[in-house]
Amino acid sequence: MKIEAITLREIHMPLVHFFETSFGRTYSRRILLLTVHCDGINGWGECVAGEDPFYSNEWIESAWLTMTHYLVPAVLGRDLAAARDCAVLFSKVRGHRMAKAAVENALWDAEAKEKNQPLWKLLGGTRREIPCGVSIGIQDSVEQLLDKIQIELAAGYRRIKVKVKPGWDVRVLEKIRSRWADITLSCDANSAYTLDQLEHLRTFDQFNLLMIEQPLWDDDIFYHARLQKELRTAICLDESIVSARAAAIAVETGACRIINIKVGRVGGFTEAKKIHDICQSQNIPVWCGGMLESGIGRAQNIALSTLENFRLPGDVSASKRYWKEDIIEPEVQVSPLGMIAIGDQPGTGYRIKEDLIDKLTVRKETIRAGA
Ligand code: OSB
Ligand code: MG
Repeated sequence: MKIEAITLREIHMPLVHFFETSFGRTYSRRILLLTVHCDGINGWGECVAGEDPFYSNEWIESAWLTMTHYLVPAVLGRDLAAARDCAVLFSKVRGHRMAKAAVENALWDAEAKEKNQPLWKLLGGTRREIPCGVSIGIQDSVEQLLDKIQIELAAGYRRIKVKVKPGWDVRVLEKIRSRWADITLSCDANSAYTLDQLEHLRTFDQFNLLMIEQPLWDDDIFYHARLQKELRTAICLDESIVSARAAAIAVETGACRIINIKVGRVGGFTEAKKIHDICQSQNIPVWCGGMLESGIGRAQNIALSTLENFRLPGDVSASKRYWKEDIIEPEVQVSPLGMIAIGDQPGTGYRIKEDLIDKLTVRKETIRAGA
């Protein structure tokens, strides 16, 4: 793959419903898309960095600058045999994994198209359908949350995850469990607690949760290991698992029993596959997290979720839960049994609506080799 040019774009997409986590509320997404132009083929990637550096230290502006100053120059003009070969070209740049992932994943898309192969096969996937869950944010009232859960259960989703924080946790989980005693339920704290709240966190054990996601600090593994020993409920790590090494440490120290893999958080498909393999060898189930992606990132999450050890429903849900109109065709659809079917088309199997993307674009920059 000869990389002739790379285009960066920022698009704006309003969410159909706001999304609130312990770190804040989002009404509209600013999404950074990247296109690699190689040998007449366009590969697309989405950077999952948020509008603010609140989920992680990356945000859309840092990603844009890191790409234009470092990552794009590192690959432009090069002839790569495979997408995985770009990781070493980025190794000098510390961190900035979401920015790196967008470039690497665009190259995976280009590679799949060039080889006329489905991306999921190129990644080593085997599943022909994937189970889906939903992540439901903090609402204005518990009643509003219960209504939303009702809608998602009726739509067929196989796991409900709710966001929690101090003041929106035990009371909310009690209400959910008294209405639905048996549904597969989990919660995600996005680092809203500290170990001083151990006794409070212990009370979550009564709700028979599938997992509690990232209860403690975003950069911590050690204290999660201490907490996991005290809880019956499985801890799932999200924010702290930034690399295969972090995953190995978490598994070895018993900091979690489940891992959420987000391809952006870990720097791209190559690292995501490594984490998948480590977890599989240690019998730790993984599932695919979401970052309120547009169809481009969503289609790539679907491809990743076909790997064998993605044994739990992911936060990979239908386009219409997020957008009035998605930028891919067909839109991502979930069956009444809560599954997404995997096709045999080359690439992601979803067509990109470039006309719509042009309309949503507020900033665009193309960088050419040798320019
Ligand atoms: O912690 O999983 C998270 C969204 C933004 C940032 C962090 C997280 C989330 C979600 C949404 O839970 C998952 C989705 O539906 O895309
Ligand atoms: Mg999470």
